[in-house]
Amino acid sequence: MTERLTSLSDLAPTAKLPGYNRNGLKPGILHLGPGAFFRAHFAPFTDAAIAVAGGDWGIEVASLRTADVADHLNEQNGLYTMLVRDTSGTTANIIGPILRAHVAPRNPGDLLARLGDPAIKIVSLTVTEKAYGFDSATGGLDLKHPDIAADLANRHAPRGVIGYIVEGLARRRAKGIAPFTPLSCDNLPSNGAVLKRLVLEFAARIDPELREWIEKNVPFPSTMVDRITPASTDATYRDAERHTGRQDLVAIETEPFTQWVIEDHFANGRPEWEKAGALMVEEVSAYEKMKLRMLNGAHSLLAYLGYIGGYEFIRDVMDDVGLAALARRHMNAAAATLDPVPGIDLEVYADELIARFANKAIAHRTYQIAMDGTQKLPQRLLEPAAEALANGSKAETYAIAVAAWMRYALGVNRDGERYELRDPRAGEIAALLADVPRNGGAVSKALFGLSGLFPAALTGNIGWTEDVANKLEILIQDNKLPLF
Ligand code: CS2
Repeated sequence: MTERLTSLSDLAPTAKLPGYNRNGLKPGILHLGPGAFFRAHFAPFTDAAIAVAGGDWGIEVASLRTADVADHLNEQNGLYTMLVRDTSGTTANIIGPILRAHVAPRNPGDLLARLGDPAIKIVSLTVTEKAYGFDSATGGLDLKHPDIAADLANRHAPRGVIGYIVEGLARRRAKGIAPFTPLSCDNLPSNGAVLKRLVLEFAARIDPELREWIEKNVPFPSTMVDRITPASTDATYRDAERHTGRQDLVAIETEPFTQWVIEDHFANGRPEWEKAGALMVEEVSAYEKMKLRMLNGAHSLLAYLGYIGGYEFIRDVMDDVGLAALARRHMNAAAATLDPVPGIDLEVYADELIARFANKAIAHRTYQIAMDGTQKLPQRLLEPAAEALANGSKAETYAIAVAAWMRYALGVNRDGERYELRDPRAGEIAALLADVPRNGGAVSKALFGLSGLFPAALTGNIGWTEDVANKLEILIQDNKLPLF
């Protein structure tokens, strides 16, 4: 059996090694959520920044849920392989800055101790939209979110992100230690501002003075993150082994493109990420909106239509000329809702997105992107749709996307096979649809009633809701995907 990746010695010459000496690298960052996206984005940016500019910016990671990735990272001394794929081939990079991995549920005290260590200057997050615990109707704290409810009841032994961050900051304040900077890297608009609001609302409920201290002393920079990263498969692990000569159970694969725009407000220092290509700016919202609406909005549209049309991967959907053209039409519609974005030509940006989606070397499952629709739709599709309608557009591609999500939400494909929705509100959706006849009018009416999801500007627009109902009816009746 092939030896496991545990050190940088004697790897195959095709493996590209970190450009610095890992021995003696000290931790400066604690990262929550060491999933594939973090391993393809934050970690390699930090790896490259350390290679160019040095600094004690090693990363400790903590998983708040499952143990596998954390355990495998520890077994591999934090090392893993990042495969970068395009049609010209694959390169294998060994990524070096991870020093240790924690499994929070196994030992919450250990993670709290790390959050209280003055060496930790940044606590970054890639935990996905649903982990934050915000109420999409108010934008504030969702007191019914299981982690929020549990952590408010038991603040010294948290289990969710907000609980950990607040308790970590409370410990630092009590010990007179400078705060860390919480850094959200999830696909939410104004992710730093969202995180700040949740942290402050949570803190206000347990200790108003702590809330004030956080407000005064802790910056919450927003970021725009981008790199298409499919879930790893056996092919990923096999290829990693082929390129490095070592077995790697946490290898990931990703595309060549990578982008990170970060608001440059840090309490306590930061790596020189700009030396690795990140853009440090005063204000990130224009970039975030562009990416969420043009990339992620089109991605969701293609994922739902593609999945119900029987396409396994986004690249296959892009082979369908009609769907590729629809994606481009949607990107244009999304661009029309945006203010100018500094330094970016939106036409060129859209062309690049089309090429990235079509990358034949990336097998990105439509089912993966379809996950968590109720958490993704608002910022990707519903807010821009409402703005488009207000600007006099028919918002037709948005109606197609929403109809496709509704068709997907029925949970059964055209061959009558059931699939799991994988959405935190799947139970509610199933209950709402239980006795509803399977036609466009009835199903859309039921789903428009999902509390807090659709803004009144959409549900109150009769022309648009009828458009959704008609398109949904076509998707329910037709045995092949219609050309919208
Ligand atoms: C995708 C994103 O799964 C999804 O919802 O739209 O993960 C997308 O691949 C990334 O945001 C690209 O940066």
